[in-house]
Amino acid sequence: MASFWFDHAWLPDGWARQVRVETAGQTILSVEHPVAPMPGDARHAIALPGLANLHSHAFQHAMAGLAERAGGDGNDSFWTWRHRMYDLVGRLTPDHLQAIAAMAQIEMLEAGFTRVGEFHYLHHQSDGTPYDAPAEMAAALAAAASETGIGLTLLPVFYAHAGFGGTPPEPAQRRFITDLDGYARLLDDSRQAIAGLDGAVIGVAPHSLRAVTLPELAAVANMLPDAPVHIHVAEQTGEVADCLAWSGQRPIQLLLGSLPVDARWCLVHATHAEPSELQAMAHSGAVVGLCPITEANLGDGLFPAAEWRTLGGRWGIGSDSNIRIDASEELRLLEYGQRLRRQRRNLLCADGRSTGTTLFGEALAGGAQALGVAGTGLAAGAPADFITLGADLEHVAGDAIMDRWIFARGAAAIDGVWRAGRQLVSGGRHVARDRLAARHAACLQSLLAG
Ligand code: NGQ
Ligand code: ZN
Repeated sequence: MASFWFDHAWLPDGWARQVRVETAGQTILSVEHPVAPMPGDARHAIALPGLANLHSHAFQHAMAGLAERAGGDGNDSFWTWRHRMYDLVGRLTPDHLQAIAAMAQIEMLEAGFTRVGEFHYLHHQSDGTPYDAPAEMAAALAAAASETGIGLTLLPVFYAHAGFGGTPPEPAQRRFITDLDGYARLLDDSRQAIAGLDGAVIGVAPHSLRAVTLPELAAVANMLPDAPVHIHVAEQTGEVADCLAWSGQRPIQLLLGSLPVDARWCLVHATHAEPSELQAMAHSGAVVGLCPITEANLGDGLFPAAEWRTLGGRWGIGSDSNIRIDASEELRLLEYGQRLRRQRRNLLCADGRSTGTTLFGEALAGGAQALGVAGTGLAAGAPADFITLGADLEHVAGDAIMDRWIFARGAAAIDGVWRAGRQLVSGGRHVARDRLAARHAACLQSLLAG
């Protein structure tokens, strides 16, 4: 048992003062307010629930900042970035992956994310041969999560083709490729790999409509009938054009027309969505997985988030390429994209709430849904996943705390982070940072040398 007392806390029904929280093991036992602190309570100014990072490719953290130079013809794009990313793919060992993922997860925890959805497709050895244990690389991700304490929703990816219509994969994609039987084995083995991790969840992830055929998509979605299903969709205009040329339909339209997409699904990016597609997606109950920093970095485009919210659409945030890991920055950039596009202010803002509080509350709910977590927020029965804020935020109250954190102070205001009842970040630093940062430095040294 542990007990906490917060001067301000954000509860499922809004802000409260003088909040006492008791935890038992990994779970919140009780939340009371307003009450006086009791002897032995750990006291903090401000508490918020931890957020889910619903979309990450941990390994890409190792190439952060290494693709910010235009190639010879100056016509850089997502697709030229992908060549650079594939160069890294060819060189990673399971030990590299563990070291990189642990560092990325430390940054996630320090930035307010208490769970990550790892969209994991780097399955095989460099020459494409499966490891003796098919989920060797997934086991490296699980080992990192065990070292850092982050909650893991593992999303093993099914990847089979280079483009629409089942075209054969490229050589650079050989580490990703399985057939459906191989994927079923990988999924089984991945389940074993996370079996010892507290609160771990497994889902399925057909990579994209480019990389899977429609029959394969249906088969993969049915392999774990109640688990999350994640897919990349409509991120790039080139992908929309290819889909139209092949099928006569746009990607979101094709997906929603082909399968019973429902609240299990997370549609990652969904950047290029027409009004009718937005309506159909909102109706499905699926979560849209927005990754504003990566989408800006890769030149994807701007998702019509303001329109999406007015349709009641659900959404969450992901750090995707992990070029920067910062929950408050993802939320800020999401709102700023809409301001720049619409030339107005406070666009992602619910009636009676501030923009920061709206962003946080919706990303919290959408992230939990997408990562298969029931019960979230500071409430009895929910996982004991929360963060405390410092800096000068205690001088304001209510929604202004959230707005000042998201729009002004950012990750530097995060003081403590608890996941499943364990304190993992103290004074803004992960408790194992020094050790795992040293291993990470050695890994980058060998990986990036030359
Ligand atoms: C990924 N990333 O799976 O890492 C992709 C690139 C692809 C983003 N889409 C690979 N942001 O889409 O083929
Ligand atoms: Zn992705």
